[in-house]
Amino acid sequence: MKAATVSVIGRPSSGKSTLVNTITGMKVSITSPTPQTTRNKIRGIYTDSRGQLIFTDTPGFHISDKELNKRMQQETISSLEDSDMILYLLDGKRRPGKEEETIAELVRASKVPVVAVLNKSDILTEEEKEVGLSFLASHFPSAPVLAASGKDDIGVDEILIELFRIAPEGELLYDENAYTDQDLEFRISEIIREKTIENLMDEMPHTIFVEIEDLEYDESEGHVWIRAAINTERDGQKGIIVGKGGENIKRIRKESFKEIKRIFPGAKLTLDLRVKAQPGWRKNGKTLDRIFRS
Ligand SMILES: Nc1nc2c(ncn2[C@@H]2O[C@H](COP(=O)(O)OP(=O)(O)OP(=O)(O)O)[C@@H](O)[C@H]2O)c(=O)[nH]1
Ligand SMILES: [Mg+2]
Repeated sequence: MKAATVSVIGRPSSGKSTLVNTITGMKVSITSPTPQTTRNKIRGIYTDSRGQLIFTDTPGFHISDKELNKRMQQETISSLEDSDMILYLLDGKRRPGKEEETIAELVRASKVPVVAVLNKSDILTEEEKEVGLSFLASHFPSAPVLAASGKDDIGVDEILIELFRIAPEGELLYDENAYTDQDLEFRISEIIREKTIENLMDEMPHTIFVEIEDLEYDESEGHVWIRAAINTERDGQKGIIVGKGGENIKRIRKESFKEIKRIFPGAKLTLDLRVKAQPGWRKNGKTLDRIFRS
């Protein structure tokens, strides 16, 4: 039996979270067309007769000196160092440049075994495939190099074959039915963040964070109460999230409600969503400590 931890590493928007969701068959990690969607390390667990692979979805590595970005980089680097293997994703739609070189170098320097994947194969031209595959082959000469589409589930079985081949022997670390180890509050706050980004993407995807202020689950009555706050960086941004006559916040609430309900099948759900301002939160060490508490 094989058991291993796998860090999923790549630039923002290369499709890491989408791939982890495809592999686990569950919505473990939120996704969006906006780069830098994932902020924290998120575990997705895959088990079959070969054993167990524990994937860590990481924030896309983006070079920046901003405090929030530095925290996100730290999440990625700590995951790299802790894992048995690395699944390196290259976004075939973007020409590898300085940022890609930096990540490839980080991965190589870690000395952790790599499976290198050219992602988004469903939409790549022959030339893009060639550029991407040769980048991976030259930077990771001893690693398996594959092309895949996490979105369309193409080449994903081959990725699993290679990962299980390299994985060390071991016993299952999680129950065979587990697919994530995130706590409820985190999952719910991520769903609300995803719906906010989806609805207000162009305006300010990185300026919000979501906090669960109260969560009560009465299992005997089958009722869940959630009070959550979407926090903006400036007071003036609250209006954008609320929208004319509350239309944006109503839509965000409705879409979040639908998805949160799937976590509590059959239960009655009360979701109270508020919008608040936490001026300058992206530079506030205490707030960042709460967001990156692991
Ligand atoms: N065509 C195509 N699009 C993809 C594929 N995988 C992901 N995408 C799209 O790429 C965008 C980013 O996907 P994510 O999974 O959020 O990317 P990520 O690497 O987790 O991004 P960050 O969390 O920001 O680092 C989304 O719009 C996805 O639908 C793929 O295999 N093919
Ligand atoms: Mg992501």
